[in-house]
Amino acid sequence: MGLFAKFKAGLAKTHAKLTHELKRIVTRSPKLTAESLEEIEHALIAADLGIAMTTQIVAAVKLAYETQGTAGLDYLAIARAEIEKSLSSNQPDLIKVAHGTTIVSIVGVNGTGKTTTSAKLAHYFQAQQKSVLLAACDTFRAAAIEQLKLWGKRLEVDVIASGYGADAASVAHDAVTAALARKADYLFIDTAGRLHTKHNLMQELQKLHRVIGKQLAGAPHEVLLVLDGSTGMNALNQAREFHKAVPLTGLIVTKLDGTSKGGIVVAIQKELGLPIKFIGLGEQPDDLQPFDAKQFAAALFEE
Ligand SMILES: Nc1nc2c(ncn2[C@@H]2O[C@H](COP(=O)(O)OP(=O)(O)O)[C@@H](O)[C@H]2O)c(=O)[nH]1
Ligand SMILES: [Mg+2]
Repeated sequence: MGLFAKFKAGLAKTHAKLTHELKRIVTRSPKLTAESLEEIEHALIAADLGIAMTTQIVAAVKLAYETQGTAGLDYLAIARAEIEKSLSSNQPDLIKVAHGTTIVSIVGVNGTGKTTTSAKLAHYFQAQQKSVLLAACDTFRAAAIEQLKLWGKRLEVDVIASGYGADAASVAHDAVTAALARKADYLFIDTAGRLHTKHNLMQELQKLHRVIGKQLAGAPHEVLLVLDGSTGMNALNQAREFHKAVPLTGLIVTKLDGTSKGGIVVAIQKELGLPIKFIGLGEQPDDLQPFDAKQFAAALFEE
């Protein structure tokens, strides 16, 4: 499947809901009335595009109507263009350090898809002929270490791990040592789930970053927050709060395949200005795609 086909399949639920709603509105009242404007607004909000993006699209629809009348009024095309424009400054590429290993820390609350995403990232770069390594730094749950090891086996990627209850920072330290010794291109560190409100857990994460930063200048080079796209505006709030405690370099929004509220990606980018690096569109290794604004906008609104 090509990249666009994947975007489209993964975002099918959001696409179906949005296009269905917008078409229904036009069919019922071909003229743009105050009522239909309100309905458009409602449909966009329901897809979690956020107030700012919704306001922008509604204004563009109004302007098109005032300048071109109903003839030029293609709601889907207008929305698509506005979203594309809005997301065009997004820089999805991961940092790659010039010489040596790029260290990527994967953080977030429980269950958002950190472990799966760490494995998918390893797979993604491995497919590009990069050498990769995984670190099992969720030492809070024995199952989490096993889960990552299983992925490692499946993908043929080595996993640096210690036992349940081990100090996460020292596992990370060992993993960085191993990655440097092997001259790996990327090390992905899977960390334990934590709520941004739990001060001690955030401190533990800060410590992990501090330890590997001392070991290798600039590490972690990327700190990526994994957000569950199906949790809607909650995800936005998580990102805002997490970013205060641990400076993030980017976001990964997962589980977009399971929701009709995929617009959350736009709301997050617009509100936080943090780049969306990848999106998760399913549970398979290939279901992680680098974020592409143009394809994303098309996948939501193309007929
Ligand atoms: N449908 C779907 N499921 C996902 C995606 N990413 C992760 N998951 C699932 O979400 C669940 C939690 O993932 P996990 O990686 O264990 O989350 P963690 O607690 O943050 O490490 C698992 O069942 C994953 O298969 C995604 O993009 N789409
Ligand atoms: Mg996990």
